[in-house]
Amino acid sequence: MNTAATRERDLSGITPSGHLTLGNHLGALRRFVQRQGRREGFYFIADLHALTMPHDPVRHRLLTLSTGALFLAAGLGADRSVVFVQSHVPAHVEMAYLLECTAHVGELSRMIQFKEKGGRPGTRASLFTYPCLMAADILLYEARSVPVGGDQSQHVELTRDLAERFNVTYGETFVVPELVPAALAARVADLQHPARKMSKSAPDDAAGVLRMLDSPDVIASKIRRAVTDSDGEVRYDPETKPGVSNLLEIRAALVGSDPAGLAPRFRGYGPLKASVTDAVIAELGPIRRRHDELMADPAELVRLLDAGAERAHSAAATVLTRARKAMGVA
Ligand code: AQP
Repeated sequence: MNTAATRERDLSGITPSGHLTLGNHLGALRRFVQRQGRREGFYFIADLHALTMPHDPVRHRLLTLSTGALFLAAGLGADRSVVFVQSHVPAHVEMAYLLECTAHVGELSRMIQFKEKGGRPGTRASLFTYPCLMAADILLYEARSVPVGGDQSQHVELTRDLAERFNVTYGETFVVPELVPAALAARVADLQHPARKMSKSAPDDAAGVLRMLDSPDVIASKIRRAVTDSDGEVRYDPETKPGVSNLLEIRAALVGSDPAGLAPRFRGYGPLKASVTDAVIAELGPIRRRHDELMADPAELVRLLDAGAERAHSAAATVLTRARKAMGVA
């Protein structure tokens, strides 16, 4: 097995299914940036995964570019890590097809997304097959361990099954990734519905979703209207005070402290909300400005994403060639 197989790589994608949220920043982007330098990192905009559901091509293209600009603006890329758009590296689709020829209909029909959203005559066939694309995303870069939250573990289990089946059938080809539970990351809740995750695919005007590109005024207004409760005491208690606890968690994640310890500093919800607002604006403001500069210079943005795709292509080509040869594809 070549040396890449023993390399520790970080690999992660975000689907451009909406404008990125503060949740995407704290739970994903910012963590990617913090891990840079410690291991080789490949971070991609999973534009093909967003095509499994009905979509608008113009909005899709804009979201893909804007998400790419946000990755770069947050500090990924340059000589620190590889940022690219999934569809710019055709090896992903080609490998996905080889894996479709390895997967069984039975195992794909047990995937949760398909069971929840599929099964109707108008369901896109890609909603059934996309777990093979996800397996391709992972196997192409020979990541040995894939840190995932609970909702993604089924995909990694399938990836392991496909890699093992392929290796047994056609000879040792893939590194079989290990599933490691992701370190607990901040899980940001919706400001209006604190029992729910803050989600990028919520309607664009959802009042409880803080977008990374919201202006300071919009951020302040959304936080001012955030749902709390009527007892007026700032206390960290996610069970009985989910709205207030979510605000404390956001504030704590941004300043690197613990939410329960922060609570006594605030004598009421107004000061807490004002402090969260300041912290969110301070964190997102510079990223938004850099994003806007990149979007105003599309040639430079495309150049940076093309350079990332070139590097990703070089890394992925070795494994793809090995898989093609093993399967007898000349
Ligand atoms: N609210 C959140 N708090 C913390 N982390 C979050 N992530 C998403 N929402 C929160 C992290 O962001 C990355 C996005 O991965 P994805 O594109 O596969 O989408 P997802 O996990 O399904 O997240 P979304 O934003 O809710 O998208 P939609 O609305 O399209 O389903 C992951 O690393 C995730 O943990």
